[in-house]
Amino acid sequence: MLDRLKALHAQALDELSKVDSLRELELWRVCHLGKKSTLTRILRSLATLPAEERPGMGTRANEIKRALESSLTEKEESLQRASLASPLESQRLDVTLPGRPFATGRLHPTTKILDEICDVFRNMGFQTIEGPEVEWDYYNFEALNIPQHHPARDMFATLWIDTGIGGKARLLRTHTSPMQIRFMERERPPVRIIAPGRVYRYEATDATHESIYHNVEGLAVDKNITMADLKGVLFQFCRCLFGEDRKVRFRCDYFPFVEPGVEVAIGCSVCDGVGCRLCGYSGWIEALGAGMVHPDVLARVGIEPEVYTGFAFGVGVERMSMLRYGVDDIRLFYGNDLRFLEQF
Ligand code: YSA
Repeated sequence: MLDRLKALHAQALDELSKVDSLRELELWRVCHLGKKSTLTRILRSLATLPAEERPGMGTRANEIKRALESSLTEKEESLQRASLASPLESQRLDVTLPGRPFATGRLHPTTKILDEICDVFRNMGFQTIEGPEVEWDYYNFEALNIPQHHPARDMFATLWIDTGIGGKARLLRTHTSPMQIRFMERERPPVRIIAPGRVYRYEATDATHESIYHNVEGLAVDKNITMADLKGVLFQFCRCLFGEDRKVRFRCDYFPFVEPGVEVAIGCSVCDGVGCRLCGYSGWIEALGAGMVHPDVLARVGIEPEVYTGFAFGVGVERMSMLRYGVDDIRLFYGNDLRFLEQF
């Protein structure tokens, strides 16, 4: 029996030396120390041995059991250490390496110029408001003196959403001028607001025309407002954006919702006013439309034109950006070319 125990111990240790994973170790444990192992069976059969053999055999069998259990623990610890060490070894970190630079986001040039434009007007006392891009025919046209079949509708190539009668059709707003009406419907003078936002035109694109672009509408209504106020505000606006030296030109223009109407152009920044492809060899780029609010527009929203007068304007935001940064094609703004966008 003692020889059997000795052989059992030696075999168990030999097999243990070949174990190289925790899974194999568990199999080894079941085989040599489990309930059905030979050693357990020997320990259970001690009671059947003659009384004089029992203490010697019992002591030896328990010694072997304890020795195997401690070998098991040692092996388990060494396997666990090895399983931790190998990924640490293969994924070794060099903490002295310089970090990888983050690709930081930035504001789109249109957002930047929009913020700047709004700041300039805010400093002149204008409050900023916003309104819907899907608009009623009434606000986009009718309330602005452009009834159905009026030829001025051709000035605003429109993307219609549905048809309707008497101002009930819906469209994508072609300018931010509807915000004049929406604001004056609910507020009494004095009024001094700007309304920045996206506008839509059913138009072929070229270097100065996009089908989706931005306007900043402006409106001031009070007693004694004159064309001189309009010119003063717009000159100041252009000076803030382009500096003292840039040329600004006012010319008569026609918009049904103003009388008189003007077009404001800025000296082309690409050719410095000499003439180039961008400015159509005129030296000027049209930047905004403006005028004195038509008395009928005021009357329609319940503001007495005999008492109050006002001026309004609509700035082409991307055109401002082009003039400011010397961009020679408006389509670059929404072409999503990072080489362009990263310059801002
Ligand atoms: C006029 C008088 C007012 O009392 C108030 C506002 C206005 C402006 C009017 N609502 C309007 O939209 N006029 S506009 O068609 O001439 O456009 C205004 C500005 O937007 C233009 O001066 C130009 O700078 C820009 N713009 C026009 N069409 C564009 C464009 N920018 C990019 N793409 C287009 N397709």
